Amino acid sequence: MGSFKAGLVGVLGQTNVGKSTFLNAVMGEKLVITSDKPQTTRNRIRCVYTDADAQIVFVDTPGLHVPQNLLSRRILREAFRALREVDVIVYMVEPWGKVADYDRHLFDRLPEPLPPMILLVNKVDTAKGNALEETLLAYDATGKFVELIPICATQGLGIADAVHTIISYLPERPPLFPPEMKTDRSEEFLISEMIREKVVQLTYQEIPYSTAVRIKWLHERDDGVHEIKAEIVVDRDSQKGIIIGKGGSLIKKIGTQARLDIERLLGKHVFLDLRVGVRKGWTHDAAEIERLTKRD
Ligand SMILES: Nc1nc2c(ncn2[C@@H]2O[C@H](COP(=O)(O)OP(=O)(O)OP(=O)(O)O)[C@@H](O)[C@H]2O)c(=O)[nH]1
Ligand SMILES: [Mg+2]
Repeated sequence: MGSFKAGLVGVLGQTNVGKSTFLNAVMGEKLVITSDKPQTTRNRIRCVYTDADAQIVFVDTPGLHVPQNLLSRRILREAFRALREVDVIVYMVEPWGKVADYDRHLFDRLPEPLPPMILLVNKVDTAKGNALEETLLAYDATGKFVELIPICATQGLGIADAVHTIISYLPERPPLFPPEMKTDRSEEFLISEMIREKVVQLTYQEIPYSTAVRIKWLHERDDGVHEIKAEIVVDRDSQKGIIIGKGGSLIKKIGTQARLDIERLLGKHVFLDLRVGVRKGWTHDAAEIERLTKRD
């Protein structure tokens, strides 16, 4: 145990660059939700990776962006809070061929002293021409990074290299969490997220940003089946009909897909009952945001 390494690692970067996809790839299972829409992650979520020599406590964070409303300002505050407590920062970008304006602006304002920052250039499968090399050179030239690593989170490329490099920057200390622990979030939270993921993936325009999920009932039956009743909360009456869909078709699809993910997560059969409720204007109401997005 003498040379065991452990530490907290904040995963930051602009929204939609693939932070949560990367964490699922590291963990080898789906713990955090992902989608092709920006602002999918809303909370800081710890994912605990443990091997024989090290433990990395990753903190998934909401993607950085220019805030549009009260909900997105609150989400952003969650991301910056993660900065204060970590041993290493993993900063994720895409092979844009240059330093993104947002990132440059942010780097000029980061509080000093910072923990070591490792750059991950994700989505290398999308890089055209010399874009990857140019991205690496440009971010290196900012002088902010101790390492720069290209990865492809969806194909698992560069993940082992990234993990290995992160560990090399962690302090020697015993594990912070029990090795079997994978996340600091409750089962209830993870289940609500799996449901919200399907809403985000299967809806468009403002709906993904106006939806929250509340678990109303969670019960393991004698036969081992998990009964779950959940409410999908939207911001306006018109959104309710959209989520339900023609003849209930969309909510049925959301339910089926979410159930499969939840069954994989729990390793149990699941009976999932979904309802849709309206809380008018919740995304602009500080108290409601607190209630609907800050579980455990
Ligand atoms: N082509 C490609 N797409 C990727 C890769 N990694 C992630 N994506 C896609 O990028 C999109 C965003 O992924 P997320 O993991 O949700 O991104 P995020 O950074 O966590 O986003 P926020 O939580 O909104 O900040 C999804 O559609 C992913 O499938 C990759 O290596 N290659
Ligand atoms: Mg995310």
